[in-house]
Amino acid sequence: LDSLSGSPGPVITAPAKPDYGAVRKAIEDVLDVDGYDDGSYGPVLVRLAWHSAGTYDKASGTGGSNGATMRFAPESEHGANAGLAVARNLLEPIKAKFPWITYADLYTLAGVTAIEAMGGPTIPWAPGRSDAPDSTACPPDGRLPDASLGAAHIREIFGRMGFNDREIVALSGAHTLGRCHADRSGFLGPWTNAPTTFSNLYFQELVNNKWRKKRWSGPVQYEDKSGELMMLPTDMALIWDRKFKPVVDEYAKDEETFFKDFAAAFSKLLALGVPGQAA
Ligand code: CCH
Repeated sequence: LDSLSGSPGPVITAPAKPDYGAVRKAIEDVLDVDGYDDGSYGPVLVRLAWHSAGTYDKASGTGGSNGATMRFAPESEHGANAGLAVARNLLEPIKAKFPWITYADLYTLAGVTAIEAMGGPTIPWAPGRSDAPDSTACPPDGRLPDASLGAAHIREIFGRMGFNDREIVALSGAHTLGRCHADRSGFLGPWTNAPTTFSNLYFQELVNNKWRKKRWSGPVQYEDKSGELMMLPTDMALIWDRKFKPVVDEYAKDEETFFKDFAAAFSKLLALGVPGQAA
């Protein structure tokens, strides 16, 4: 490993049979912490996995989870990644305990482990990512979606990775988890009342709740009558677009199908550009 960076650091020998189950267990052990957000680091770990992979460009084969380039500036400082140091730092002691796992495998495995621990589907995941030695392979800024835009933008961003409409809606269901933080993205609040449980509640809220523009000095976002739940403009695009909407309806009614489609799409996302894991 160290021969890659040319530095004479300690030689890390991978165990004959790396115990990914032990790494998963260590991740599970740091998830729940009273006082952090809604009591779990699960959602921010899912966002880390997604942002590490969502930079993939199918045409050039650049970006993606392989390399774990988000450890380096400028990618670590891209606006879309604001707040993700929280997730990367949380994983440092686990990386220290299991030095044979690459950051790239760890960031993606943490997302998978968090989803499963929060009640979500089993996500097929395989190791095999390596760590880039420096920032040379960082993708350019602007590869991740801009929440203030609409359906055409989402299709362009996810189409670049190789996803179709159905996969886009399935992946968006991850917003059933976690919340927006004013000091990270500028947006504020959770999408559901159960932000640490993986479910189809996000789709139920989109379809069954009433959404209106929030009146405030922040960026355009939508709120329900209680003012406690929120949707981003890109979330609203899923019910305003005539091709996305039927899929939202389907997932709102049928959690099993959502789980199945999400597991396949998230697994594909984390495999993009990984040697030997061509989607
Ligand atoms: Fe997302 N997301 N996301 N998102 N996201 C944010 C938070 C989370 C967009 C924008 C935002 C996906 C798709 C999109 C999570 C998972 C996924 C935030 C708030 C914004 C803004 C960040 C903050 O302030 O902390 C946009 C735009 C799109 C697509 O158009 C996909 C795909 C996934 C995963 C499969 C998760 C989880 C969070 C919550 C993070 C937390 O800290 O609670």
